[in-house]
Amino acid sequence: MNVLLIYPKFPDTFWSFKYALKFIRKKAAYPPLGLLTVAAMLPDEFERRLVDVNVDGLSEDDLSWADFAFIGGMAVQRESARQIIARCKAQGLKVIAGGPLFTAEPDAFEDVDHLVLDEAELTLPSFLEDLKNGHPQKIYRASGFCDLGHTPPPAWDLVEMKKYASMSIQFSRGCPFNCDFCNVTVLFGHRPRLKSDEQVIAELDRIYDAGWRSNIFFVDDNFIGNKRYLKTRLLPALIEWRQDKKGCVFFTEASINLADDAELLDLMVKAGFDSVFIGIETPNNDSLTECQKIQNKNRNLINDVKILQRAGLQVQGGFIVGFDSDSPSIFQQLVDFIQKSGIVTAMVGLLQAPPGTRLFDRLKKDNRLLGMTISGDNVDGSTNIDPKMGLDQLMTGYRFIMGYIYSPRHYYRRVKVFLKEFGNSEADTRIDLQRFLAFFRSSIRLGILGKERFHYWRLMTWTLVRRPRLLPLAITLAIYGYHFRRICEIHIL
Ligand code: B12
Ligand code: SF4
Repeated sequence: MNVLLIYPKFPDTFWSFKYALKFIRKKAAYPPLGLLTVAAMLPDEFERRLVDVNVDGLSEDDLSWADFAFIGGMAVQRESARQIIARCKAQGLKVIAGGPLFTAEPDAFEDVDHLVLDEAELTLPSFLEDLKNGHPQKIYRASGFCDLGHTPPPAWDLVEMKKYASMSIQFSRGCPFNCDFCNVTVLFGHRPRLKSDEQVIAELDRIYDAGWRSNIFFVDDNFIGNKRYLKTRLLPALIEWRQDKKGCVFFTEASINLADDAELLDLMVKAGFDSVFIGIETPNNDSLTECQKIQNKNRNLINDVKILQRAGLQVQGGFIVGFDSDSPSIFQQLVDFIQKSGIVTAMVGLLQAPPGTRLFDRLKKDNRLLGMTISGDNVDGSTNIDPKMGLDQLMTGYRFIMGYIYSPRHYYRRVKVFLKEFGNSEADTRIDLQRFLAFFRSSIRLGILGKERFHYWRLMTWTLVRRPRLLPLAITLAIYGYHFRRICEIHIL
C-alpha cells in the first residue's frame, strides 16, 4: 500500500513569511506536523511519501506511485486542498482527508472518499481496521479527546528539514480559557492534555539527531495551560536537555497571565524560550468583557508585555478590532498601544466568527452573519460578521492601523522600543553563515534598494553601538518588517 501524504499550499499571508524566507533561502516556515504525526500512526507495511506543496511540487510521478492520498490542512489552505483533491481523483486515487479544515467543514468536501476527522489518535485506527476488512466508511468522528500519552513521535524521516525555517513540536492541546471567538476549546477541549516530559525529550532528540540546530516552535494552544507540570517536570527537563546542545531555541503561544508568574517566566527563559505569541486582542476593557477574555481584563497590558520582554521573551501579539463595544476611537487607541508596547510582530485582524464557536452561534441567532465560513486568514481584512460600527468604517480604520504600524518609520521605531527593553535571553546570537548572508541580502534589498533604507541603517547603527549582541535579532526583525509591509501593500492597503 503506497500512501502519499500531501500538505496543501498556504496563500501569501502574514503567517506565510514568504517575503522573509527568501532572505534565508528557506521554502516554508514550518513543517506539516499533523501529517507527520498521522504518518507515524500508519502500519509499518505501508510505504509513505510526503509532499508539502509549500516546498516541493506535486509531481505526476508521486501521484502515479500512490494508492491513497492523505490530505490535511487548515482553512486558509482550502483552495489548494480542493485543487489537490481534484488532481488525485482524476488520477484515480482514493482520497482520505483530516485535520482542522475538514473537521470544521466536512460538508464542503463531498468528493473526498473518507473523512477521518477530529484527532487521528481516535479516528484513524477505526478507519484502518475497516480498510483492512474491506468496508471503510465515508466519515469517522470522535466524541471525546485523546490521551496525548499515546501519540507517537512525528515521522521526521519524511521531511527535508533544511527547507524549513523552524521545526515544530507539540507538548499539549487545549486551553483552560474560554474566549468566545476561539475554536481551540471546541476542537481540543478545556483541560490541557499533555505529553510527558520523556515524550517531549524523545521528540527533541530525534529532531536534534537529524541535524537540526535552530528554532523549534512548541505549537501548543496555550503552553502554560498546566503550570505545575511545566515547573516540576517539563522545564527542568528542557534545561537539562539543552545543556550539551547547540543552536536550539524555542518559541510558543501562551496567555498573558504568564507575566504574573516570575518563577515560570524565569524557568522558560532558562529552558531556551526566546519568544512567545500572546493573544492580547484589544486594549478596550469592554471588548474583553464582551468576548469573555477574562484573563486579559483589568490589567496593565503594556506593563505585562514589558515584564515578559525584560525577562528575555520577545512578545508577538494577536489583536482584534470590530467588537460591538469598539467605537471609532479604537483604531488610534490600538495603534498607540502597539507602538508603546514594542510588540514588533503585531497580527491585527477583524473579528471573525469561526463555525462552532459561541460567537458564531450568538451572531447567527441575531442574524448578523455575512457568511457561514471564515477565509482562514485572520489578517486579510475579511470577516463573516456584520459589525456594529458598519463594515466601511471598520475597513477604513483597519487600513489605517495596518498602514501606520507597518510603515517603515513606525515599524523601525517599534523595533527600537523593543530592543531597548529586551532582557538577556538564551537567544542564539551567533553570526553564522546563514545570518551573515541574511545580513548581506537585507543590506542590499532593504538598506540600498528599499524605501526604508534610512530607518534600516539607523537601526543597525544604533544596535551595533547600544546592543551589539542583538544585531542578528535586529536584522531578523527588519526582514520580518519587509514581509509584513509587502503583504499589507498587496492585500490590505
Ligand atoms: C502551528 C499552527 C499554525 C502554524 C502553521 C504551521 C504549519 N505549517 O502547519 C502557523 C503559525 C503558520 C499558523 C497560522 C494560522 N493558524 Co494555525 N495553528 C497552529 C496550531 C497551534 C498547531 C498545529 C499543529 O501543528 N498541531 C499539531 C498536530 C499534531 O495537530 P493537527 O495538525 O491538528 O493534526 C491532528 C489532527 O488534526 C489530525 N490530522 C491532521 N491532518 C490530518 C490529515 C489526515 C489525512 C488525517 C486522517 C488526520 C489529520 O491528526 C493529527 C493528530 O491528532 C493549531 C492549533 C492546534 N492545537 O492544532 C492552530 C490552528 C490549526 N490554526 C488555526 C488558524 C485559524 C490559524 C490562523 C488563521 C491564525 C490564527 N488565528 O491562529 C493562521 C492561518 C495561516 C495563514 N494565514 O497562513 C486554526 C485552524 C482552524 C481551521 N478550521 O482551519 C487552529 C486549529 C487554531 C484555532 N484557532 O482553532 N497556525
Ligand atoms: S486563551 Fe487563546 S487559545 Fe485559549 S480560548 Fe482564548 S483565544 Fe483560545
